[in-house]
Order: sequence, then structure tokens, then C-alpha cells
Amino acid sequence: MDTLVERAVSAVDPFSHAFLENPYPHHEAFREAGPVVWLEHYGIWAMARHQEVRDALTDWQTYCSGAGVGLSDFRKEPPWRPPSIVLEADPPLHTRTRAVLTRILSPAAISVLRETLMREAESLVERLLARREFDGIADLAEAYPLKVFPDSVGIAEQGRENLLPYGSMVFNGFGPRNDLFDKAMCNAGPVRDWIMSKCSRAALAPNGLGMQIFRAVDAGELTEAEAGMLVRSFLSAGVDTTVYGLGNALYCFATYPQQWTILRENPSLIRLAFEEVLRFEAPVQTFFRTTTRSVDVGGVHLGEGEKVLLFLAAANRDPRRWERPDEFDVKRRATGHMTFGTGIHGCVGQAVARLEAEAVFGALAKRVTAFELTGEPMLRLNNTLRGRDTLPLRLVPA
Ligand code: OVV
Repeated sequence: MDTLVERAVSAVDPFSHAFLENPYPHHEAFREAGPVVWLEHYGIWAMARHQEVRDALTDWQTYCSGAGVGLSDFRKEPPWRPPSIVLEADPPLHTRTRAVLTRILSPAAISVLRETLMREAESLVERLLARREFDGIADLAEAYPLKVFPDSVGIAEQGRENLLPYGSMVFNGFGPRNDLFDKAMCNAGPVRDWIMSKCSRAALAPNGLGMQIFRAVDAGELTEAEAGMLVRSFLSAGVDTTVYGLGNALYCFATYPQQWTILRENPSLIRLAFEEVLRFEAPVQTFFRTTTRSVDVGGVHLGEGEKVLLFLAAANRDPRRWERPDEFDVKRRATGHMTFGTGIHGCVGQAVARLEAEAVFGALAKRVTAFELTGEPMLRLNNTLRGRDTLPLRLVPA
């Protein structure tokens, strides 16, 4: 097919520190450059508009995941770990593995976690109120998921300190082999060994989400090895994403105190407010796809076997889709953001993430009138995730 429109080209490196420190002006430049932009630094395509990101995520036959959803093309270089059999897979394998996870993580299925997650949130907020001053990242955004998520999966207490380093490996591992990638991988061997040792049937508690995957083996849906790989997916995808999501929510409420006041006056808005956090300050910024055929995007010709970087966070602020996109407004209809993706690979754990946020911010809304910053929050740079390393806070009790 002929190219009808000249492709836009950018020399910007979206994994440089300068970009990751403040991606939003670059997102705007990519959106305005065209429906798809050639990133000459990596020899890949990028999409930053809501419509194009959404269309690519929905068209899994053209934009596949089996060649990896990071920069590296698994068909050209060996992946740093055996590929995920759900994230980095296409139908028909994906259809079978995804069906098991969809069932185990459905809103109805995870409602059994609700009481425990609410109780743990109330208890954590009680302890933070007693301290008054704490770090919003280590003491809340990390502490809460690191307690409730491995408990829910059915993982032993011993060694849980490996979960965040493994998440850092996974999410930095989607980017190029830059300094962030190398730093994340510096202790890869022992961290990976601990993770894999927690993925077997023998290592899991009898009633957790992990053992439920092994029940699908007994039902003939998965092999024993596949079940272990899906437990690995829980441990890869379930911790850092929620740590960054809760941390970004706290950051937004500390930075926009009038928005927190709105929630305190109307706690039924908490779930909607979390969607607005995910739209406005997306914890997961990007994922890649790989073309399975040549395809035209807005008159620009993409070849077969080419990597496409999807800027979820840029789609979330596309003025073509959102009014006042750069305003944090907890009352807006923020559903339709791309932070959970969409289509067959749309986040399978999103009901758990939302439940964790509802529990934490519901408990805080009952007892805290404001979050005062007692120091400058520092970013924690990551090739995929956006969030803070430290968030020094003082609670103002109700
Ligand atoms: C969504 C996601 C992120 C990271 C890892 C995985 C999934 C996985 O399946 O391993």
C-alpha cells in the first residue's frame, strides 16, 4: 500500500531520565506530531493518541503480544526470563490461560477478600494516625499491598522483601538495556530463584488465589508447569502496579487538597476518584506490541514485525478524548482511561487493584482531613512505571 502521509519522526528517547522525569510535554508533542510517530533512536513506532492506542490494543491480530510487550523482540533476541504465558502470549494459548485468571479474579470471586482488605486498611490507618508523620510510599503504598496481596495469593511471610525487586526487574525489563534496566537486574539470580520457589503447589496456602490456579490443573485446563507460570504472573503484575497506583493516589490527594475534601464529603466518589488518579498519573505508562502484518495508521505505512510503543498515559490526557485533560478532577467520568489497557489483554487483576484502593482511601476518608507534604516528593524512575520513591507526609486527623 502507498504511504499517503509522510511519517512523523522524533529523535526523543522516551526512556531517558529527562523524559521519565517529566513525560507530559513529550506526550503532547507525540500526540500532535501525528497518529503514529517513528522513534529513530530505537527504530520503532509510537502511538500517543487515545483513538490509536485503543484501536491497537483492541486489534490483537495485527498488534500481537507473543513477541514480547517490551522493547525487545523475542523473535530476534532471547528474553531475560521465560515469557509470561498470559501477558506475552497470543490466542490460542492466551485464551486458555486468561480464562482461568478471569474466573479467579472476577469481582464476584474476589469479593471474599473484601472484609480482610478493609480490616487491614483500617488497622494500617490506625497505626499511621498514631505516628502522624510517615513516608507515604514505604509506610503506606508499599506496606499495604506487600501485606494483603501475598496473603491473598497464599505466599509465606519469609522472603517477601524479594517481591519489589522482582517487580522492578519485570517493569524495567520492558524498556531498553539502559541504566535502569541494569540496576534492576543487579541481584536478578537470587530474586528470581525466590520468586520461582513460591510458584509451586507445595509452596502455596490451601485457600489462596495461587492454589485456585492449581485447581484448574486438576480440572484439566492447565498443566502443572503452566499453573506455576500463572502464579509467577500474579507475583510479577500484582505488587508494583498497586504500589505505584496507591502512591500516585496519595500524591494526587496531597497535591490537590480540595479534591480530597470532596471525597471526605462524599465517600461514594472514592472508586471514581481512583479511576481519575489512574487517568491523570498513570502508574503503568507504556506497553509495546509487535505488528503481525503491514498496516496503515492514519495514512502511514507500518511494516510487518515492527515494534509499536503504546503511550497509555498520553492517551489518558489526549484533548481529543478528554475535556481539561491536565486537570485532576475526581468528579469527572474517568473510565475509558487506558491505564488498565483494553481488549483481550486488559488488566485481569483490576478488580483487586480497585478493591485495595477503595479499602485504603475509604479508611483514610473516615479519619483524615488532609495530607500535608513535609518535604519534596522524589520520583522513582522506572522504564514502565511512574511514581514516587518517597512522599513525606503529615496526617491532619479528623
Ligand atoms: C500485566 C503484567 C505485568 C507484568 C508481568 C506480567 C503481567 C506477567 O504475566 O508476568
